[in-house]
Amino acid sequence: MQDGKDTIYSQPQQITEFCFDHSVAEVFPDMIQRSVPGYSTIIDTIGQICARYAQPQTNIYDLGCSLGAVSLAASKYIQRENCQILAIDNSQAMVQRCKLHVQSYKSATPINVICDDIQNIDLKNACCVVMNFTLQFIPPEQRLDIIQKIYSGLNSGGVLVLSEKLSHDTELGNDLLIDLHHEFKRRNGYSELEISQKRSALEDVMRTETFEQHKERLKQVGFSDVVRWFTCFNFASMVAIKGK
Ligand code: GEK
Repeated sequence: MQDGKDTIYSQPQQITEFCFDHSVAEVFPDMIQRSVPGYSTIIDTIGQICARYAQPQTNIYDLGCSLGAVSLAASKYIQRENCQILAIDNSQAMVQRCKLHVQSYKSATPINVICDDIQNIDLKNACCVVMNFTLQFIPPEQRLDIIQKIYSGLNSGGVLVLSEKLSHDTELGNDLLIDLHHEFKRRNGYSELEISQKRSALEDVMRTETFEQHKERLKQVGFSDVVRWFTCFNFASMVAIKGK
């Protein structure tokens, strides 16, 4: 690692399952910026979405907050009184660094950083819940329960912002999106070795689904509308609205 640059997979190595440990937390801003197309736009827009749906005296949840980028964007834009942002992640390494990031900004909406598994969180009085590239790390068979819990914890008129890496429902289309994404990573300085070793490390940890699968699950638990507001290659972000 040099100056926060992600070089984790730059040397040939025995590949083990990807995890959010200290070495990842240390280079995370560089890693996510060079790996997720449109990351800065997504973060800034989620901040604006949170501001739009924020209600006085309610909670905003940032589930799988990593270093707190979503929480910081939300706190920058929210204008409502007495809102609170709860930033939650189960990686001790991420939470330690997230607390330092958050402390160095002053904002009217306080950010409370908590180290816990999303599955243990009791969501309540929420106007916005954000899962920005987090659900993809939860085993698919556990996703319905989490989405159900989020729906129950949201006030009417509240939203879940869900960003995910997707798979496409045809092999040809899927291959095209994967190739375009790999080219994006190459252009951001990742080598073939880094791309392929990272892909192997993520294989069993990050299980992607199609947009239709996400939409169906969101509708199944009761969300009245699912709006896909961002797409680039196999990355997308959607807003699921709980009807009034
Ligand atoms: C961002 N949202 O910068 N409970 C809590 N946290 C979890 C769990 C879980 N069960 N599983 C994974 N995580 C961030 C980016 S990164 C996405 C999110 C990526 C956490 C994990 O520790 C990591 O910090 C985060 O979810 C996923 O907007 O690296 O592609």
